[in-house]
Amino acid sequence: MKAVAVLLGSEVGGVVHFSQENEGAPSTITGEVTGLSPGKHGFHVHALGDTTNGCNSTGPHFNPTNKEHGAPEDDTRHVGDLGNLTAGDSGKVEISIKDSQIKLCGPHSIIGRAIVVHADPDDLGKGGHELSKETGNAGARVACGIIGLEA
Ligand SMILES: [Cu+2]
Ligand SMILES: [Zn+2]
Repeated sequence: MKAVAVLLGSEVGGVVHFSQENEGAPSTITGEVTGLSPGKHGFHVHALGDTTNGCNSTGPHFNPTNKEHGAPEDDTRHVGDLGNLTAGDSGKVEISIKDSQIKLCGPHSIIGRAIVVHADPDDLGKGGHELSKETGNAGARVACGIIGLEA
């Protein structure tokens, strides 16, 4: 299965592709984001594919297993937790992620939800801020896109 999201923000844009060979396989996430400030930016699947109020209406991190926020390699994480994108001086990121919790089918499917890029680094639940265990304290949502089926 394949899916795609076109990221839109006022300065940030890009395309993110998702693919999964079969229901048990890890998903591969590729793509490109441009217009970021240099450094780390939180990168998550949020629960809702609703952009009626911009990226703010995409809801919280996709969390069907009701866990605390974490790093992609942690057992304790939201399904939507993809860590950080790290932009170079050009503000561009080439995405290349393999993830075992992101699914394109079944009850935890991310189809119809949103992918969001944040202004600030995701502290992966370890920053000691009151928002660390909820959002990684990643700040404003600078771009988002609805995840839809791709041919
Ligand atoms: Cu987010
Ligand atoms: Zn999270």
